[in-house]
Amino acid sequence: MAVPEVTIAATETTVALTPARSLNFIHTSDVHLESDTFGTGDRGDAFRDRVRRAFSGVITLANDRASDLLLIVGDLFDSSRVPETALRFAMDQIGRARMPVVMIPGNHDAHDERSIYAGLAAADLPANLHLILEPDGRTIEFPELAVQIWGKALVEHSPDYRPLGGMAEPAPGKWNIALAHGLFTEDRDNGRSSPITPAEIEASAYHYIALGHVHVFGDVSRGTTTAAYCGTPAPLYASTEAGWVACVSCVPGEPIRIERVVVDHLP
Ligand SMILES: [Mn+2]
Repeated sequence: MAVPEVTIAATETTVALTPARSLNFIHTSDVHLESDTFGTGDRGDAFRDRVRRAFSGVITLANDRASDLLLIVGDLFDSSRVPETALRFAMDQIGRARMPVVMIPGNHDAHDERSIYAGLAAADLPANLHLILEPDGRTIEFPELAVQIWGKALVEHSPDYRPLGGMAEPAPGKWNIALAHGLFTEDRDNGRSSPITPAEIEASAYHYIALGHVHVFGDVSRGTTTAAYCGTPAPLYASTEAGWVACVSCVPGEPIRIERVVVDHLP
């Protein structure tokens, strides 16, 4: 029996607010490349190599999954004192990703007077890297993906700095995604640096807020906004065995799904 064709009259609002296509992206943060906490000598080098392999593993995972986007939410580097070879390594890895990569600085690689990123010429950056260095924030559009992404550069990790302050309005018909590096806290006045509050998350009305700074996975969704810490992909920071990324799947009309995926860091 033929199924009768039914036309559902959607309201104008529904049509305007729902993106027309699905979106898959990987959310990572806090790789902390080139940490000196592992010490000097062979042992320190071996640990730093594991972290490098984990970052390389993130790129491979994004390519294997044919992700639409890769988000790097701060602290890619452990400090602003990064040797040229390490900077080259990171940029080469990002360049290996077959999708746009959107990145913000965090408190360890802050965009201050010692900023690693200030010294980079456009020619030094892979063509697929969208590095947000504006302290007041910037919106990036990917029309082919029906995505609008907002983020801002951390300059000073202090109680006055608001990672979600001055967010752009969510755009109708787009997946609205934000990147923010800071500490989720119920109380904005407790003196902690770079606070991100539940009220800010809820008021954003964004689809997804990709958080960085906390090294373990944590879901802090509020209202209609999904918000999560992905945790570090590097073994050693969060656990001795492994690190993870968040693989996020956005399908029109469905709740946003977050899958926590182990990152390969083995040689
Ligand atoms: Mn941090």
